[in-house]
Amino acid sequence: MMENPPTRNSRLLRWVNKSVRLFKPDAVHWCDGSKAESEALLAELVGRGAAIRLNPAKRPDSFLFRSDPRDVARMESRTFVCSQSADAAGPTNNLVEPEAMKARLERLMAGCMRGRTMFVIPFRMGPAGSPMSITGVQITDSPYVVVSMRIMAHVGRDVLRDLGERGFFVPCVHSVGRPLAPGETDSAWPCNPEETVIAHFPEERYIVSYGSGYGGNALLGKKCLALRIASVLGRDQGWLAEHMLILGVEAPSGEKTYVAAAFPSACGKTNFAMLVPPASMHGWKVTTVGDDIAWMRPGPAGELRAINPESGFFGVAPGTSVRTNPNAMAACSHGSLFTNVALTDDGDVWWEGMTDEPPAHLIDWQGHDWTPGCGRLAAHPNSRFTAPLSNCPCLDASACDPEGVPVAAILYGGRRMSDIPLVAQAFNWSHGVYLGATLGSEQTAAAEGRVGDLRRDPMAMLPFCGYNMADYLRHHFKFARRLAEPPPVFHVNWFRKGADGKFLWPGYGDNMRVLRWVVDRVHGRVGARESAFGLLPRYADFDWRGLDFPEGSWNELMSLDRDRLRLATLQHEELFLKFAEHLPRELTCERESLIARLY
Ligand code: OXD
Ligand code: MN
Repeated sequence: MMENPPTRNSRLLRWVNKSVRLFKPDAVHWCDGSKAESEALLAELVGRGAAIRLNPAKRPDSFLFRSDPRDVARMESRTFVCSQSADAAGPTNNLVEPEAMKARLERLMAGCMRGRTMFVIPFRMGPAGSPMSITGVQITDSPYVVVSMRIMAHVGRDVLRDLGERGFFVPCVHSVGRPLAPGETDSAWPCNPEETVIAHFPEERYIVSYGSGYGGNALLGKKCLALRIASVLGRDQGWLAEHMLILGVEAPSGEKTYVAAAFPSACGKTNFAMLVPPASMHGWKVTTVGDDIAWMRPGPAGELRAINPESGFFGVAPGTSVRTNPNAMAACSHGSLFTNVALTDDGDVWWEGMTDEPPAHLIDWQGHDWTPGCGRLAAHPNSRFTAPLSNCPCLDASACDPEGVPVAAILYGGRRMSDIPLVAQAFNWSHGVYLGATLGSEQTAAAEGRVGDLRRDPMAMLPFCGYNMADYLRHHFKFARRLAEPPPVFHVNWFRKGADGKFLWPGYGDNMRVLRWVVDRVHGRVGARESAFGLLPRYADFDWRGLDFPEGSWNELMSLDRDRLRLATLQHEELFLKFAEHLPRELTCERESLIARLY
């Protein structure tokens, strides 16, 4: 079964052999990441009804998948950080002791790949030749995962070559948890929702995911490796793994400024990362380095440098249109995979918000006939496109630079209907960490949970931090001391509503006006006024060309409700109490000074 494995890395070979003994697959396939390999798998998936080839005239090289309706999002209640101690995992992670989890997994996973092929996917997160890149190897019994990983990470023969005989890699095990009896026909989306477990072993840098085939639960390079395990590596090695997009802002003068921004899931990160500035802001341009994850370290001159470890976009489809994000639409115009969107009669995809008028007839994400007004959504709210970075028309020229890009500003943002102004600059790094640590957002469909609830999501990392969240916040202070000068930090909120319940800020391309103020602040070209919440722009500090935005609306958008802010400090305290003695002292001081500013 293991004839001619394409590696001599003994740790890798031992682990693959052990997996074969335990999972008992019918065959083992070492992936080479080639187009031919992916095409063959896709043809097989289409052949047995597990994927639909989209109309090549409309969407070349693209495929539609429909998941089991019970397997549609990340499952945070089934996601575990299996550290040696409760203190190491911290109060915001689900903890099961490593030995107990391993025993449970061994029971669950005995023979779990029977009747299936076990794929071995060597992959690299990050650009070729980058000192910041990390190698992973994923074992999976899902061909959907293989074809998706090929877009989201770099998969190729060079990964094993570069790994050599002793190189470091993160082993990632994945099974959909549905072994096949002899002669049993497979379902289109095998999964095992009752038994789903996504387990991380931070001390061992090891990941096991069982039972789900969807997104972050199954494409283990993304949230599991590039955030949860990478955050632990970052802590130990002096860098940061963040849930941040990275974009470049080009001024008409040609000056380039990179910005990294953290937003909780489904707050429009992909739209912001690919923003198209209004034509009236002549000559301003935005380029994309990444839309979800940033790995950041100090560069040789003490500057902050970042890479996007991913090779693709796994974007939320609904709401994406040529109006809201033409670059994302172009990115998924070919060579892309779609999951849980609707199928049009002419073999293309559709989702809510793609066009103002829905088509007269569709097949919905569950495979049923759909007509406008039938009362059901055509696409699942967390339906996705998986598209290669290289398809993106606004991809930054340095997106794959092995040295990364220099980051000049950091943004934190949440989805807040009330109380938080459009933009504020933190007084300094310490205040910036406070703003990030107390980030809150109203819930969306990217994970299980009640839509609309406000959840505190420190640094947008609540579901993605692989260790004690308070120690992670402490790490931000330690990290900044290694920089020549920590970058300025900003807080943004595109989602504030007025008394009439309508959004006060147009958002999308007009967020360029906020970015321009941020960039002008970075370069010391524009002023700000001090407030209790932070440094705020004045109306006259914004570039208003092409937008009629009355000063009265601006005042509403930027207003501070001192009573609500006072109340918020109590919620901050509630969060901090959870962190107990791990809470960095700086954050207690920041809270005290915020309270002082509010009275
Ligand atoms: C994502 C998420 O899919 O944050 O990026 O949930
Ligand atoms: Mn994300």
